[in-house]
Amino acid sequence: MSAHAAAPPPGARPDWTVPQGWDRYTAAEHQVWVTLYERQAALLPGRACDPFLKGLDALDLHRAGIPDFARINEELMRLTGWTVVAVPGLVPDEVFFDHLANRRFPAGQFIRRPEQLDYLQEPDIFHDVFGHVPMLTDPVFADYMQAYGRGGQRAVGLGRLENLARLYWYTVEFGLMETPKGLRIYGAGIVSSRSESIFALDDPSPNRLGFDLERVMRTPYRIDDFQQVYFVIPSLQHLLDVTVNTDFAPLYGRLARAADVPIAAVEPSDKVFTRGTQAYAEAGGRTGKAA
Ligand code: HBI
Ligand code: FE
Repeated sequence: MSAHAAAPPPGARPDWTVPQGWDRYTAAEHQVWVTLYERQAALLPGRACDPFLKGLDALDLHRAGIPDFARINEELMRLTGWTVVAVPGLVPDEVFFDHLANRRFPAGQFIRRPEQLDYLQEPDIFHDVFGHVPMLTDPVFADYMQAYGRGGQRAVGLGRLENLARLYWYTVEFGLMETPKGLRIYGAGIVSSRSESIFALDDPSPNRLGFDLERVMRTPYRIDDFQQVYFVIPSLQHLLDVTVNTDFAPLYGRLARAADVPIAAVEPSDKVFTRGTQAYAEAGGRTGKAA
């Protein structure tokens, strides 16, 4: 991502938002949403965490088709003061952080094509709205996302964005949490993917390690395939408290001098839930090419 905000694309406002244009979605696009929604809704009870499932219901996302942001924003604003805004796709980091810092979640306006059901690189409306938005109905997670946005604005200034992006990746996108009934998913990248909703909890391949802020910020991540490590938080409150109570200046100082942790490594200080085999990654993962 460029460090200086590029100009927004034609038709977008200076903050990169665009009208959702809900009444312009075609029946085929609504059908893609329904297909994806029904697959995940059948799979996630017992896998997704309670705040996610509650948020899905609260926002009534099981309507038959792509949700109208104007409709879900009434309830979302009432619950936690967040609104979903439409953007054409990925936006520059500091634009992204500014939205989060102001409790606006930028969601892709487009939906994937039927032949892309199982995987796409750029976040579409299903990844963003089905994956991310239900968690924003939880007051603690809503505070965490705003704190992340504020932290992102600082990290850009301090040149520590890569470390902070890892925190987002291993929590907001691919986070697991401990519950009395076992590990549950809260990360949007997992919960919006049928295959990773299964892999992240059941597969013996990845490591599953206790969340530690500095450890996460030193750990690279995969953007092209399932994660080789998932980090487990004891609660959303813990994630918020750690983020809000950490003085990031000395932490960034240590990170500037610390080497990355190899992605598949298990460190002596790690709390180990699963010591993974890494068999999936070593067998070449999704594309059959070795990691
Ligand atoms: N833009 N629309 C959008 N969605 C994202 O998730 C996103 C982004 N821009 C930057 C970004 N994510 C990441 O680089 C930050 O998490 C660091
Ligand atoms: Fe995402």
